[in-house]
Amino acid sequence: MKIFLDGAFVEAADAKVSVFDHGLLYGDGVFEGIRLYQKNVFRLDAHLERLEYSAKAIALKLPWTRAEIAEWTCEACRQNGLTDGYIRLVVTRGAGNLGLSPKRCPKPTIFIIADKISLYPPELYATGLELITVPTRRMNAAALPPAVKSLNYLNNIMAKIEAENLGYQEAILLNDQGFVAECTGDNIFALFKGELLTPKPSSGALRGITRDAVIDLAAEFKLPVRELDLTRYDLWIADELFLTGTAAEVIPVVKLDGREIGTGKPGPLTARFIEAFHRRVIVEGTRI
Ligand code: PXG
Repeated sequence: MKIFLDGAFVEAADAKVSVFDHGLLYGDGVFEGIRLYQKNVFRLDAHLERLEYSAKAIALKLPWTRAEIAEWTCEACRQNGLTDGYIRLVVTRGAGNLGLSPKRCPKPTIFIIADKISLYPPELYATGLELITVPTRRMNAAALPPAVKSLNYLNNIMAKIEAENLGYQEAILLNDQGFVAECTGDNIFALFKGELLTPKPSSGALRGITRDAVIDLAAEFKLPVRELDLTRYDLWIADELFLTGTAAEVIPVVKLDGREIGTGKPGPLTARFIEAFHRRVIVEGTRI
Protein backbone atom coordinates (compact mmCIF):
# COMPACT_ATOMS: atom_id res chain seq x y z
CA MET A 1 0.00 0.00 0.00
CA LYS A 2 1.26 3.47 -0.89
CA ILE A 3 0.67 6.29 1.57
CA PHE A 4 0.92 9.96 0.70
CA LEU A 5 3.07 11.59 3.40
CA ASP A 6 4.31 15.18 3.31
CA GLY A 7 4.63 15.49 -0.43
CA ALA A 8 5.61 11.97 -1.53
CA PHE A 9 4.19 8.47 -1.82
CA VAL A 10 5.88 5.94 0.45
CA GLU A 11 5.28 2.30 1.36
CA ALA A 12 3.00 1.83 4.39
CA ALA A 13 5.91 0.43 6.43
CA ASP A 14 7.86 3.65 5.77
CA ALA A 15 4.93 5.98 6.46
CA LYS A 16 6.03 7.22 9.88
CA VAL A 17 5.48 10.42 11.80
CA SER A 18 7.56 11.81 14.65
CA VAL A 19 6.77 11.00 18.29
CA PHE A 20 7.03 14.79 18.72
CA ASP A 21 4.14 15.33 16.29
CA HIS A 22 1.44 17.21 18.19
CA GLY A 23 -1.19 15.15 16.39
CA LEU A 24 0.04 12.26 18.50
CA LEU A 25 1.05 14.14 21.65
CA TYR A 26 -2.13 16.23 21.96
CA GLY A 27 -4.63 15.10 19.31
CA ASP A 28 -3.81 18.45 17.72
CA GLY A 29 -4.96 18.11 14.15
CA VAL A 30 -7.93 17.56 11.86
CA PHE A 31 -9.08 14.84 9.52
CA GLU A 32 -11.61 13.69 6.94
CA GLY A 33 -13.04 10.26 6.14
CA ILE A 34 -13.99 10.08 2.47
CA ARG A 35 -15.45 7.38 0.21
CA LEU A 36 -14.45 6.35 -3.28
CA TYR A 37 -17.25 4.79 -5.33
CA GLN A 38 -16.56 3.34 -8.79
CA LYS A 39 -13.48 5.60 -9.13
CA ASN A 40 -15.46 8.69 -8.11
CA VAL A 41 -14.53 10.47 -4.87
CA PHE A 42 -17.83 11.35 -3.21
CA ARG A 43 -18.23 15.09 -2.53
CA LEU A 44 -14.49 15.69 -2.42
CA ASP A 45 -14.86 19.46 -2.52
CA ALA A 46 -17.27 19.44 0.44
CA HIS A 47 -14.84 17.28 2.43
CA LEU A 48 -11.94 19.59 1.66
CA GLU A 49 -14.02 22.64 2.54
CA ARG A 50 -14.89 21.04 5.91
CA LEU A 51 -11.21 20.24 6.42
CA GLU A 52 -10.36 23.90 5.82
CA TYR A 53 -13.04 25.01 8.30
CA SER A 54 -11.82 22.49 10.91
CA ALA A 55 -8.24 23.72 10.42
CA LYS A 56 -9.33 27.34 10.67
CA ALA A 57 -11.23 26.61 13.89
CA ILE A 58 -8.08 25.25 15.54
CA ALA A 59 -5.95 28.06 14.04
CA LEU A 60 -3.97 25.65 11.88
CA LYS A 61 -2.91 27.32 8.67
CA LEU A 62 -2.93 24.89 5.76
CA PRO A 63 0.10 25.62 3.57
CA TRP A 64 -1.45 23.85 0.56
CA THR A 65 -4.23 24.77 -1.83
CA ARG A 66 -7.49 22.86 -1.99
CA ALA A 67 -6.55 21.83 -5.57
CA GLU A 68 -3.25 20.34 -4.38
CA ILE A 69 -4.91 18.32 -1.63
CA ALA A 70 -7.60 17.17 -4.09
CA GLU A 71 -4.96 15.98 -6.54
CA TRP A 72 -3.01 14.08 -3.83
CA THR A 73 -6.26 12.47 -2.67
CA CYS A 74 -7.09 11.22 -6.19
CA GLU A 75 -3.49 10.14 -6.76
CA ALA A 76 -3.55 8.12 -3.51
CA CYS A 77 -6.52 6.18 -4.93
CA ARG A 78 -4.79 5.66 -8.28
CA GLN A 79 -1.48 4.59 -6.67
CA ASN A 80 -3.36 1.86 -4.80
CA GLY A 81 -5.40 0.72 -7.80
CA LEU A 82 -8.69 1.37 -6.03
CA THR A 83 -12.15 1.34 -7.57
CA ASP A 84 -14.02 1.54 -4.27
CA GLY A 85 -12.37 2.58 -1.07
CA TYR A 86 -12.06 4.59 2.06
CA ILE A 87 -9.75 7.58 2.25
CA ARG A 88 -8.41 8.94 5.53
CA LEU A 89 -6.95 12.41 5.08
CA VAL A 90 -5.12 13.71 8.14
CA VAL A 91 -3.44 17.02 8.88
CA THR A 92 -1.60 17.39 12.18
CA ARG A 93 -0.01 20.43 13.80
CA GLY A 94 3.33 18.79 12.95
CA ALA A 95 6.43 18.00 14.97
CA GLY A 96 7.16 20.35 17.86
CA ASN A 97 8.45 19.97 21.38
CA LEU A 98 7.00 18.74 24.67
CA GLY A 99 4.84 21.79 25.19
CA LEU A 100 1.24 22.55 24.27
CA SER A 101 2.05 25.61 22.24
CA PRO A 102 1.81 25.10 18.50
CA LYS A 103 4.32 27.94 18.06
CA ARG A 104 7.13 25.39 18.07
CA CYS A 105 5.49 23.35 15.30
CA PRO A 106 6.74 25.04 12.12
CA LYS A 107 5.28 22.63 9.57
CA PRO A 108 1.98 20.72 9.58
CA THR A 109 2.09 17.03 8.70
CA ILE A 110 -0.26 15.73 6.01
CA PHE A 111 -0.92 12.11 5.14
CA ILE A 112 -3.50 10.33 3.05
CA ILE A 113 -4.35 6.66 3.43
CA ALA A 114 -6.45 5.21 0.61
CA ASP A 115 -7.52 1.71 1.54
CA LYS A 116 -10.14 -0.86 0.69
CA ILE A 117 -13.40 -0.24 2.45
CA SER A 118 -14.55 -2.69 5.09
CA LEU A 119 -18.31 -2.59 4.86
CA TYR A 120 -20.83 -3.21 7.60
CA PRO A 121 -22.49 -6.62 7.31
CA PRO A 122 -25.27 -6.28 4.69
CA GLU A 123 -27.82 -7.88 7.03
CA LEU A 124 -27.57 -4.81 9.29
CA TYR A 125 -29.18 -2.76 6.51
CA ALA A 126 -32.01 -5.28 6.22
CA THR A 127 -32.61 -5.83 9.94
CA GLY A 128 -31.63 -2.40 11.28
CA LEU A 129 -29.52 -1.30 14.22
CA GLU A 130 -30.41 -1.25 17.89
CA LEU A 131 -29.09 1.80 19.71
CA ILE A 132 -28.66 2.96 23.26
CA THR A 133 -28.28 6.42 24.73
CA VAL A 134 -25.05 6.52 26.73
CA PRO A 135 -24.11 8.62 29.80
CA THR A 136 -21.19 10.39 28.08
CA ARG A 137 -22.41 13.73 26.73
CA ARG A 138 -21.31 15.32 23.46
CA MET A 139 -18.77 17.95 24.41
CA ASN A 140 -19.85 21.54 24.71
CA ALA A 141 -19.22 23.83 21.71
CA ALA A 142 -17.64 26.34 24.07
CA ALA A 143 -14.99 23.74 24.94
CA LEU A 144 -14.29 22.23 21.51
CA PRO A 145 -17.00 22.70 18.87
CA PRO A 146 -18.25 19.27 17.73
CA ALA A 147 -18.36 20.74 14.21
CA VAL A 148 -14.57 20.53 14.19
CA LYS A 149 -13.49 17.15 12.88
CA SER A 150 -10.43 17.07 15.09
CA LEU A 151 -8.04 14.26 15.92
CA ASN A 152 -9.34 14.39 19.46
CA TYR A 153 -12.03 11.71 19.32
CA LEU A 154 -11.96 10.64 22.97
CA ASN A 155 -15.45 12.00 23.57
CA ASN A 156 -16.78 9.73 20.83
CA ILE A 157 -14.59 6.79 21.88
CA MET A 158 -15.84 6.96 25.50
CA ALA A 159 -19.41 6.79 24.17
CA LYS A 160 -18.50 3.89 21.86
CA ILE A 161 -16.99 1.96 24.78
CA GLU A 162 -20.13 2.50 26.86
CA ALA A 163 -22.37 1.29 24.01
CA GLU A 164 -20.21 -1.77 23.33
CA ASN A 165 -20.03 -2.65 27.03
CA LEU A 166 -23.82 -2.82 26.97
CA GLY A 167 -23.82 -4.96 23.81
CA TYR A 168 -24.68 -2.24 21.28
CA GLN A 169 -22.71 -1.24 18.21
CA GLU A 170 -23.59 2.44 18.22
CA ALA A 171 -24.61 5.07 20.78
CA ILE A 172 -26.77 8.15 20.87
CA LEU A 173 -25.01 11.06 22.58
CA LEU A 174 -26.97 13.89 24.13
CA ASN A 175 -25.52 17.38 24.46
CA ASP A 176 -25.02 19.04 27.83
CA GLN A 177 -28.61 20.36 27.73
CA GLY A 178 -29.99 16.89 27.21
CA PHE A 179 -30.90 17.28 23.55
CA VAL A 180 -29.90 14.67 20.99
CA ALA A 181 -26.57 15.47 19.32
CA GLU A 182 -25.49 12.55 17.15
CA CYS A 183 -23.89 9.11 17.30
CA THR A 184 -20.19 8.37 17.73
CA GLY A 185 -19.52 8.50 13.98
CA ASP A 186 -22.90 9.12 12.40
CA ASN A 187 -25.67 11.72 12.24
CA ILE A 188 -29.26 10.86 13.10
CA PHE A 189 -32.55 11.48 11.31
CA ALA A 190 -36.12 10.84 12.48
CA LEU A 191 -39.16 10.65 10.25
CA PHE A 192 -42.23 11.90 12.08
CA LYS A 193 -45.62 12.56 10.48
CA GLY A 194 -44.21 13.19 7.02
CA GLU A 195 -41.34 15.40 8.14
CA LEU A 196 -37.67 14.59 8.38
CA LEU A 197 -36.17 15.84 11.64
CA THR A 198 -32.51 16.10 12.53
CA PRO A 199 -30.51 17.87 15.26
CA LYS A 200 -29.13 21.30 14.42
CA PRO A 201 -25.35 21.47 14.08
CA SER A 202 -25.39 23.79 17.11
CA SER A 203 -26.89 20.90 19.14
CA GLY A 204 -23.56 19.13 18.78
CA ALA A 205 -23.92 17.41 15.41
CA LEU A 206 -21.15 17.32 12.86
CA ARG A 207 -22.21 18.83 9.54
CA GLY A 208 -22.01 15.40 7.94
CA ILE A 209 -21.41 15.11 4.23
CA THR A 210 -23.82 12.16 4.12
CA ARG A 211 -26.28 14.22 6.19
CA ASP A 212 -26.12 16.95 3.52
CA ALA A 213 -26.61 14.37 0.77
CA VAL A 214 -29.72 13.03 2.53
CA ILE A 215 -31.09 16.56 2.96
CA ASP A 216 -30.60 17.06 -0.81
CA LEU A 217 -32.41 13.79 -1.54
CA ALA A 218 -35.26 14.81 0.77
CA ALA A 219 -35.71 17.98 -1.30
CA GLU A 220 -35.96 15.81 -4.41
CA PHE A 221 -38.54 13.63 -2.62
CA LYS A 222 -40.41 16.86 -1.67
CA LEU A 223 -40.07 15.79 1.95
CA PRO A 224 -39.79 18.71 4.37
CA VAL A 225 -36.66 18.70 6.54
CA ARG A 226 -36.41 20.48 9.87
CA GLU A 227 -33.26 21.01 11.96
CA LEU A 228 -34.26 21.40 15.58
CA ASP A 229 -33.61 20.47 19.19
CA LEU A 230 -34.72 16.87 19.63
CA THR A 231 -35.17 14.94 22.85
CA ARG A 232 -34.92 11.18 23.30
CA TYR A 233 -38.74 11.19 23.43
CA ASP A 234 -38.88 12.64 19.90
CA LEU A 235 -36.76 9.73 18.68
CA TRP A 236 -38.72 7.07 20.60
CA ILE A 237 -42.02 8.13 19.00
CA ALA A 238 -40.60 8.57 15.48
CA ASP A 239 -42.15 6.61 12.61
CA GLU A 240 -38.67 5.80 11.29
CA LEU A 241 -35.10 6.42 12.39
CA PHE A 242 -31.88 6.16 10.44
CA LEU A 243 -28.23 7.12 10.71
CA THR A 244 -25.99 8.68 8.08
CA GLY A 245 -22.22 8.65 7.78
CA THR A 246 -19.41 8.07 5.33
CA ALA A 247 -18.76 4.57 6.64
CA ALA A 248 -22.35 3.52 7.37
CA GLU A 249 -23.97 5.45 4.46
CA VAL A 250 -27.70 5.32 5.35
CA ILE A 251 -28.61 2.65 7.91
CA PRO A 252 -31.97 1.96 9.59
CA VAL A 253 -32.48 2.00 13.36
CA VAL A 254 -35.23 -0.28 14.69
CA LYS A 255 -34.80 0.04 18.44
CA LEU A 256 -33.60 2.79 20.79
CA ASP A 257 -33.27 2.48 24.56
CA GLY A 258 -35.37 -0.67 24.51
CA ARG A 259 -38.24 1.01 22.60
CA GLU A 260 -39.20 -0.31 19.18
CA ILE A 261 -39.16 2.43 16.55
CA GLY A 262 -42.26 2.51 14.35
CA THR A 263 -43.14 -1.03 13.36
CA GLY A 264 -39.86 -2.34 14.74
CA LYS A 265 -38.70 -3.01 11.17
CA PRO A 266 -36.70 -0.71 8.84
CA GLY A 267 -39.15 1.82 7.42
CA PRO A 268 -40.14 2.29 3.77
CA LEU A 269 -38.81 5.83 3.56
CA THR A 270 -35.45 4.74 4.98
CA ALA A 271 -35.33 2.07 2.27
CA ARG A 272 -36.02 4.75 -0.32
CA PHE A 273 -33.15 6.89 0.98
CA ILE A 274 -30.78 3.91 0.99
CA GLU A 275 -31.66 3.10 -2.59
CA ALA A 276 -31.46 6.70 -3.82
CA PHE A 277 -28.17 7.24 -1.99
CA HIS A 278 -26.62 4.18 -3.66
CA ARG A 279 -27.77 5.34 -7.06
CA ARG A 280 -26.38 8.83 -6.42
CA VAL A 281 -22.89 7.94 -5.19
CA ILE A 282 -21.90 6.01 -8.30
CA VAL A 283 -22.62 8.93 -10.61
CA GLU A 284 -21.79 11.93 -8.43
CA GLY A 285 -18.20 12.69 -7.49
CA THR A 286 -14.73 13.61 -8.65
CA ARG A 287 -13.33 11.17 -11.17
CA ILE A 288 -9.89 9.98 -10.04
N1 PXG B 1 -20.57 12.59 13.34
C1 PXG B 1 -19.31 12.28 13.69
C2 PXG B 1 -18.86 12.54 15.07
C3 PXG B 1 -18.45 11.73 12.73
O1 PXG B 1 -17.20 11.42 13.05
C4 PXG B 1 -20.27 11.79 11.13
C5 PXG B 1 -21.05 12.37 12.10
C6 PXG B 1 -20.83 11.61 9.75
O2 PXG B 1 -20.25 12.55 8.87
P1 PXG B 1 -19.98 12.22 7.33
O3 PXG B 1 -19.36 13.45 6.81
O4 PXG B 1 -19.07 11.03 7.29
O5 PXG B 1 -21.30 11.93 6.72
C7 PXG B 1 -18.93 11.47 11.43
C8 PXG B 1 -18.04 10.86 10.41
C9 PXG B 1 -14.84 5.69 11.15
C10 PXG B 1 -15.38 6.83 10.37
O6 PXG B 1 -13.71 5.29 10.85
C11 PXG B 1 -16.08 7.82 11.02
C12 PXG B 1 -16.58 8.89 10.28
C13 PXG B 1 -16.39 8.94 8.94
C14 PXG B 1 -15.69 7.94 8.31
C15 PXG B 1 -15.17 6.86 9.04
O7 PXG B 1 -15.53 5.18 12.03
N2 PXG B 1 -17.27 9.84 10.97
